[in-house]
Amino acid sequence: QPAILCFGEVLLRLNPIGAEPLAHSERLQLHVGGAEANVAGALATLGHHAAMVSVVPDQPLGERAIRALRAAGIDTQPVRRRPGRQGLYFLAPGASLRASEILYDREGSSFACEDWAALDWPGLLAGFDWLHVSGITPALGPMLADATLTAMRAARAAGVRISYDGNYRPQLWGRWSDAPASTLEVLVAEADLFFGNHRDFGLLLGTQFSGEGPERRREAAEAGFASFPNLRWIVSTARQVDSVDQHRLRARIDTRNAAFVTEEHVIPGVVDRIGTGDAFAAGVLHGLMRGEDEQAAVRHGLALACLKHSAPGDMTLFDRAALEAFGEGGLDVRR
Ligand code: KDG
Repeated sequence: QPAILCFGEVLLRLNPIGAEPLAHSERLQLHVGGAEANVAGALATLGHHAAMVSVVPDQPLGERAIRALRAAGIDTQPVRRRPGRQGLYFLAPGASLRASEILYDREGSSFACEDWAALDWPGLLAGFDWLHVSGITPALGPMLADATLTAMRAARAAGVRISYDGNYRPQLWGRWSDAPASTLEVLVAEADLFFGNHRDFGLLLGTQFSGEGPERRREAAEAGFASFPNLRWIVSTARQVDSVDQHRLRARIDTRNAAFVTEEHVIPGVVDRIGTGDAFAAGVLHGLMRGEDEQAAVRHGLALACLKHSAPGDMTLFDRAALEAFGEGGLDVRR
């Protein structure tokens, strides 16, 4: 049974209940997220051994974060507790014609202040088949960019497959670097599996891919394979937003000599779209970890991403039965 190690910061999210603007809200709801933790939680819920390398503060907010990881079935043995503060983010959910907005409050968190250079990555990676990282961790500063690269190189040296999700976050990069591409290129060069959208491709390849049209995506994928010789898979979703609560989603997977595009799913009544990309990544990894072919893997990714829209919070906690039942039998109450 393949096992996966995920590296990243666990964040607490606070959001107004309903459509209240953040500036006027009197009550905030708490969820636990963090892109890599979301992937670990989704995979653990699907029955995989998923562990998290992270640091949380040694105080009640860190305890809250770790409890959520455990509740999702994540192996928290490599999570360390240190003095300091918990990384937070505030989400103002979109409503009607108002777009949703994220405000980070994570500078100086115990995760960001950790001495990552002292970590024994080869020891941590022993027994794991996959490492999952994302472009959020290197966006937190030069030390964390180094830590991500060290983790990826250790994985490559140990024959551990590497999954990398672009997760471009301009707000975070803006604090320390005006040239993220040079940092990101070195990281993507280590990856086997790359999740990216048109912004990630544009950033890495210096080209403007519209995000629409499968032909342009194949061009982007071929350019990606040419620039990054370790890449075996490039995977992406394409989203159409009809209205704040109706979206459409399609996905594709490219290998060096083939491509597969899924059918489009209409997602009515969107409850919460945060974490969709992580759900998608987890579904694809679920398929690949089970030894399924690319078509099956990307279909699991799309199904899990669609399911994510139906539930509040960052983590996607749907088990194999829910994944298998997706799209079958309409939307009548099951009795
Ligand atoms: O993909 C969802 C993440 O964006 C969310 O859980 C918060 O990790 C997060 C981030 O840094 O944006």
